[in-house]
Amino acid sequence: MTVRAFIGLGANIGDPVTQLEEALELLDKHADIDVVRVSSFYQTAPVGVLDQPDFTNACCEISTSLQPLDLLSFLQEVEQELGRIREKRWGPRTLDLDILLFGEENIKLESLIVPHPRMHERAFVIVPLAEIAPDIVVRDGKTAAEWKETLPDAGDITKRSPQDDIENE
Ligand code: GSY
Repeated sequence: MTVRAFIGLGANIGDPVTQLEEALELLDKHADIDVVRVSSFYQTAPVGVLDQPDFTNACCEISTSLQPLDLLSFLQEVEQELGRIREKRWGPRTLDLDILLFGEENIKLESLIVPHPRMHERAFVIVPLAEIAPDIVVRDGKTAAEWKETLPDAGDITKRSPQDDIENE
């Protein structure tokens, strides 16, 4: 049996676009994961610690036969493999992979809470999610598209183009 799940991806040091692309490749190579859909990559202002570089964020839909904790372990392996550097809890990182939704499951473990508890407040999560799955229910019966309407900063999030990196060199 497979489950439809959504993963949030983010990075703001190193080469964020390449790190996200490589993470998507590693996910899709796993025998028990199919990457079904990937959002655009977005340039987003940091939330939490403000004094750090902008992030590149995206979201993907997967179909997986893994159990949630096995998926979490695999995401942590991918973060390690692609050289995660995270000096502070809310600080810069080379790659962050979060399970946002796992079917309709509500999971409350010390190591994993799904749906991701703050996703509905974060434009950097909801905007890419609403792009690929506007009708998915996130929380309180409201869809990703409906949560997007509640976020005042949703309009500040811009799609990145590969050209951005060349122009910023
Ligand atoms: O929760 C993921 C890490 N993170 C991010 C992020 O991915 N994007 C933006 N824009 N701000 C963030 N603050 C943290 S912590």
